[in-house]
This record gives sequence, structure tokens and C-alpha cells, in this order.
Amino acid sequence: MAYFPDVPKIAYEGPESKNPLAFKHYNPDEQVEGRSMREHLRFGAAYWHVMRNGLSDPFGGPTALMPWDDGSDSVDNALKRSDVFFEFLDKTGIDYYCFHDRDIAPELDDLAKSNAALEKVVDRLAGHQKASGKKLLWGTACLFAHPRYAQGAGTSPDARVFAYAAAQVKAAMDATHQLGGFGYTFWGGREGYATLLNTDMKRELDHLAALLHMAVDYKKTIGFEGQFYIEPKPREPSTHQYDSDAAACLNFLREYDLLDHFKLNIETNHATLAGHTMQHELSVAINAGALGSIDANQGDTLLGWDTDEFPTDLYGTTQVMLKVLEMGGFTTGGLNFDAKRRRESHEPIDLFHAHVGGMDAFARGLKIAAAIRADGRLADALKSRYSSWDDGIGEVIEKGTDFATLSDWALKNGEPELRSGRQELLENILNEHF
Ligand code: XUL
Ligand code: CO
Repeated sequence: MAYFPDVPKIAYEGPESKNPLAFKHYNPDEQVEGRSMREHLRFGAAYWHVMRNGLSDPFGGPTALMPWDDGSDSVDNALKRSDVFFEFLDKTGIDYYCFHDRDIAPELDDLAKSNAALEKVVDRLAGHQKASGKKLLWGTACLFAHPRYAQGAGTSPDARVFAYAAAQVKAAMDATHQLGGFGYTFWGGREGYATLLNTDMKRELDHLAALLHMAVDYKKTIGFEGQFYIEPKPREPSTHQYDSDAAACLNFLREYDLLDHFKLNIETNHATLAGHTMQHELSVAINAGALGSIDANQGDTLLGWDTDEFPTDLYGTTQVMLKVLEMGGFTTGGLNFDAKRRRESHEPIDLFHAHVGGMDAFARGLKIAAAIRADGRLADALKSRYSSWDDGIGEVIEKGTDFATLSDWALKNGEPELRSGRQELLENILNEHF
């Protein structure tokens, strides 16, 4: 059954093509730095946006047309959505996907019924994966939508809510394991506070760490070998989210002895909401050996919230790919389009335009990043800026010295000669590649 009868399998037609349903740059088997584009980019589709996002906003209801969806919470409707989703993956050529438990299956009157519904849909997804060769990039539990989690899940002031959240994570991990997921993500949407007047921050963080330690233990119990990720975001819906940025997450993981078990899933729009560039967040994660995966999207400079736009900014995709190449590529992670169409783009075809555009923007980013690396001038400039550390007094300092030695050196050598940072020149070199 074709749910998207007007959409063919999207093919690569090259930069000259004017076909809106063709790739101009994403050519899956084309080699870049000795690896195929498909392997470099590891695109993922977000089930919650593709299948479940009606495109409502704080001022208006849903607009998205989903002719296949009867709007009910039935398991049959959920199963049908999974069929539609795999047709979407097939036609876009996206190899991976990500889900929350409650995106793929309904939350019913009680936990036992919800678990049973989840198991049914997971069986169907397993069949789709087997038939298509598509893979699960990561799964997660939705611990933020239901009213019980209004005051947090792992950081709830109510121990009964914590227990419920743990039960949900257990079932979502089982589902992810059954589907051979490469990872499992924790995004703490409501793990933070609205006001410190009613918040025992220390106790809440202790509880969050306890939940994550239990997840680490459970992973061993079931033999799940996927990578755990934490996804930083500073706020919204909370006033402050504890996992506010990459540095805060790393500090939390270190403090609670969890660093060996987690990497980070960095999302572009979350980085900008935290007041950082994506480049900054990726650098912080890479420096700690902890960049796991990426939620690929972008924000809007005119709006102060998480707009989850599709990534179209070539500067942005290039900078991401420069970092990914610098890291040596993804291992378990990939580029998950945690992005939604604008509310005005309500037709099913817009889903295709959006993903095709995002994939092409990243393919171009990859090619430009590889060209920048081959050109070498930016890397040379960086190396030369730090060259005073390679020998002489720099080498002495890096090996370890003391104040007396440095004081003697400074007295003898006098005022250091200033060297320009050459920012404008470097920006010009970067622009030569676009
Ligand atoms: C919310 C967000 C989530 C996570 C998964 O801003 O990014 O969808 O990616 O829970
Ligand atoms: Co995300």
C-alpha cells in the first residue's frame, strides 16, 4: 500500500537537477575521505516529528494532514503509522530512525496495558526493520508529556512518580534492545525546576543519578550493548534543566561516577538556546571523548525558543561535519533530524522536501568540510598560532616547570612580541569554499 503515491524513491540527480524530489548533493555511495557519504552521515528520522507532530504551536492547533491516521489511541492505528513510517524511510533513503516509547505506541489506562501495546508495535517494527534493512539509531522514553511528569520524572519530588518513570525506562530499554538499537537517549525535558522556592536541587540530582545508575545496571542485566546518551538542553519547558549544556552534563556525569557509561547527543537548537554555538558544544563533547550522536536541526535567530527547523544553513552543516571528521566519524551515533516542518507546511509532501533539503545540506557540509581539510590552510594557521608551545619555553611549560623558572625566563627575555589572530583572513579562507 502506498501512503505517499506521488512520491518516488528519491534518487541522486546531481547539482544541476531542478527536481524537488531528487538529491542534488547526497549521493549515498560517493566516497569522501575514503568512506561513503552514507557511512559518514548516518541519517536518522525522528518518529515523533514525522509521524506524530501535528504542527500545533502555543497559539493554535494542529494543521498537518495525515490521511492515514484515524486520530485514535488504538494499537491498530499505531501499527498503521509504523507502516507509513517505513514507506517514508524507504522513499527518502534514510537508513536509521529514533523514537520515544509513546510516539510509536499509545499510553493507555494503566502501565501494563501501555507495556503490552508497546510490545505489539515493537514486534511490527522489528518486522519492518528486517524487511527493509533500516536500523534503530536510538530509542528513548517520553518522561515529559504525561501530566504525572509535570514536576519531573527522575527528579520528581514524588518518589511514586520516580518509580513509574523507572518502570517506563525499563520497558523502553527492552524495546530498544529488541530492535537492536545503536543507542538509548536520556533527554530530561522536565528534569530541572520552575522555581528554587520548592526545589531541593541536591536531592533531585542524587535521584537522577540513581535512575541512571539503575539504567546502567539494567543494561548489563539484559545484555544491551548500545551506547547511552544524555541530550543537553538549557530550559524549556523547565525554567532550568539540569542537563543545561555539554559542560554541565559532563560535570554531572563525572560527579556521579557515570562518565564511563554515557556520551552526549548534541542538538543544534539546544546549543543555541544555551547561548553557545554548535561548534562550541561539539568541541566540549569531543574534548572529553564524549561526542556520541547529533540531533540535526537549527534554530531561528528571531525566535527565542526551540523551533526545531530543518538544517539548511551550509555554514552550520559544514561546521558540524568539520567536527565529525575531526573526531574520526560516528561510531554508534548519527545525524538524527530532530526537526519539524513549519506549521504552514502541512502537506505530506512537505515532509519529503524538508528531509531531502536537510540531507542535501549535510551532504554539502560534508563535501565542503573535506575540501577545507584537504586545502589545509585553516589547520596550518591553527598549528602555527600555537607554535610557541612546540619548543623553547612553551615545551618547558607543557612538560612541567615552576614559577621561579618562568620568572627568570621572563626577566631575561622581556616583553613578548604580539602576533595577530588573523580572524578576518581565516574567515575569508573559509568563504572561499562556499
Ligand atoms: C526536545 C528534544 C527531544 C529529544 C528526545 O527538545 O530534543 O525530542 O531529542 O527526547
Ligand atoms: Co533532540
